[in-house]
Amino acid sequence: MATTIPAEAAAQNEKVLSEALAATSISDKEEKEDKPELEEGEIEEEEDDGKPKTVFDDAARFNLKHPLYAPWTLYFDSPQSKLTPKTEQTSIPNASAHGGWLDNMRRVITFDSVEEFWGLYNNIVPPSQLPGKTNYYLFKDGIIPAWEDAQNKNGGKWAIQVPHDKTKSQIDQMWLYTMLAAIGETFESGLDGSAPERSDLVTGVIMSCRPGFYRIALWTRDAPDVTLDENDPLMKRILAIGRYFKVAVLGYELDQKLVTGGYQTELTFESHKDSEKKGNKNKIVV
Ligand code: MGP
Repeated sequence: MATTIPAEAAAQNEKVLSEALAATSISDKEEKEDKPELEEGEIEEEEDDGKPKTVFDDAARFNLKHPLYAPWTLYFDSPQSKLTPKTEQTSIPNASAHGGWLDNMRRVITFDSVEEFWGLYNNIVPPSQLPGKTNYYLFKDGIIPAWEDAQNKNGGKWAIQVPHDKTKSQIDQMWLYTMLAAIGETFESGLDGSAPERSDLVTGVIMSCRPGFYRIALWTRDAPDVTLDENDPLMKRILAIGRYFKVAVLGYELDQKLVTGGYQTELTFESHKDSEKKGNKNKIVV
């Protein structure tokens, strides 16, 4: 049964409603006049109640970040990147001292928290969508992605090449896990599932996109004499890093033979000094 509101009550309701609307529009107007205009892309700041907010509480206005052990810097290069202007933020200090190697390289950003890492990761192009001849370099802040850097010059690299055709769908995950292990400094953790050990031996990781393949590399600050066995403490650490990289990060079996033809390589370590020599045979394979 329909309910009819008496005429007097309806008039009263209408009066209350229009007064309420008028009051709201005045207070809105006053508020707008008090607040500075937001620029495009700017986020309106809420009053800080002083309580810690994680990204799970408020994805835009969190004030509690999870710090990394150290800040990390992402660099990028491609044949086109030399066309982009160098600014104080994008250029690399003392780049000209590296014989042209850093000419195309641009600093993208430095971050020092888990939240900033994800903010960066979610806003950059994944390797599977990059054209050939491009590279991402993620290095501990203060270490330049060059052999000549004081923290790299006695070091070496673990590197693997994987062909495009087989791994297009997996390569982004391989690179993500490589970055996570680098910034989490977990590369010297064992494979037995025990708590991760912090490792400071890794200086940076590199993703190289080439026309037929991808190469993922991990640079270490020291390199062992390849003729030594696992009784040598540094050799033991380098092998532990290689095994963790192969199994826990890249997802292969420890004893898996990776070369099946084409562009695929085994996961191989060589010192930077040896890799400058053509046809170097001084390599360690896991
Ligand atoms: P690369 O990029 O490691 O090999 O080195 P890649 O990817 O097989 O070659 P690309 O042509 O596909 O990029 C290629 C060349 O870059 C080397 O032979 C060196 O001449 C130079 N180069 C590489 N690195 C890592 C350095 C470095 O750290 N310092 C200097 N000065 N030159 C480098």
